[in-house]
Amino acid sequence: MIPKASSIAATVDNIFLFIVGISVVLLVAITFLMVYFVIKYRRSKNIPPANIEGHTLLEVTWTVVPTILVMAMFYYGWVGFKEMRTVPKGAAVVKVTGRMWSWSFEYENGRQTKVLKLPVGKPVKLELQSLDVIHAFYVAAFRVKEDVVPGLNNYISFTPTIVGTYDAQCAEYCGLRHSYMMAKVEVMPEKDFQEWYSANGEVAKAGVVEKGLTGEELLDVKGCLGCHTTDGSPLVGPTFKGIFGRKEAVETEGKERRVVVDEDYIRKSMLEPQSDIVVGFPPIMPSQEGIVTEEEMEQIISYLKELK
Ligand SMILES: [Cu+2]
Repeated sequence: MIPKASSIAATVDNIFLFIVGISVVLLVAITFLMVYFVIKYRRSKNIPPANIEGHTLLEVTWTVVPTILVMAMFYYGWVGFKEMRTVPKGAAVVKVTGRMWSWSFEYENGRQTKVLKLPVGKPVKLELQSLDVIHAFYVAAFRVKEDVVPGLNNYISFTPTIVGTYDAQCAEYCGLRHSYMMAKVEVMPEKDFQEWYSANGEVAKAGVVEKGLTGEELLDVKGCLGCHTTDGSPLVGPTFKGIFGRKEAVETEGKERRVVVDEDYIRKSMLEPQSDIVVGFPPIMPSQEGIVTEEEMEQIISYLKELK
């Protein structure tokens, strides 16, 4: 059984059971009546057909009862949804970025991680954004699932209630490696979280954002490794192993040409990935402009130089 690890988990579970309960009752009742009538009025009994004129009470009943049931489902669903969309004052804001095919998280002090870290017992607002196609951020333990749509500022709010590590998953089919689009969520005691958060916060404030992250970690946090490997095997995009100085056949404005990978080429491939497409790979990489800073780009490039 997945724990109810958030303030809205019980509400969601109750609504779910309520709707399933009604559905089961209706399914059983309708199926029973169908089978009963099939047997009762079977052909071999030769029951003469009657001309049925209507029955006001019956008609009102089967209109009013389902209407009440459906409105009750709507009401409870709406109450639960409203809870997730009401952001309490002082909620911590974490920016959740989805892309094909990974998640990354950015905190108010600029810290970025691959694991979503949250303090227990404190309300949080997750701001959801997509860099490419429609994804959905789903954490079963929190009973939270919300679409992550490019160009839309979607969000969801709740309070984690149990310390532990949980799974987050993309819940909207988004292409080839959708099923690998997972992340861990770590709910920490308030003290541990503050220690982690402020230690890195000072680094961020000093203007040396992400000095704690190596080029290799940046590739992970920025989602590059969702499509590119560092071990030589091709994935959705070409491997990073031995990329520097490699001769690559690329398609530029519909014409095939050969390039030698150098610093300028890598830079251009990050900022304008559609300008040169390596032959044999799909043209699906989003631009990293505004996502990878100049400092980070330099760090990534110096890492790639060494990746023989
Ligand atoms: Cu996805």
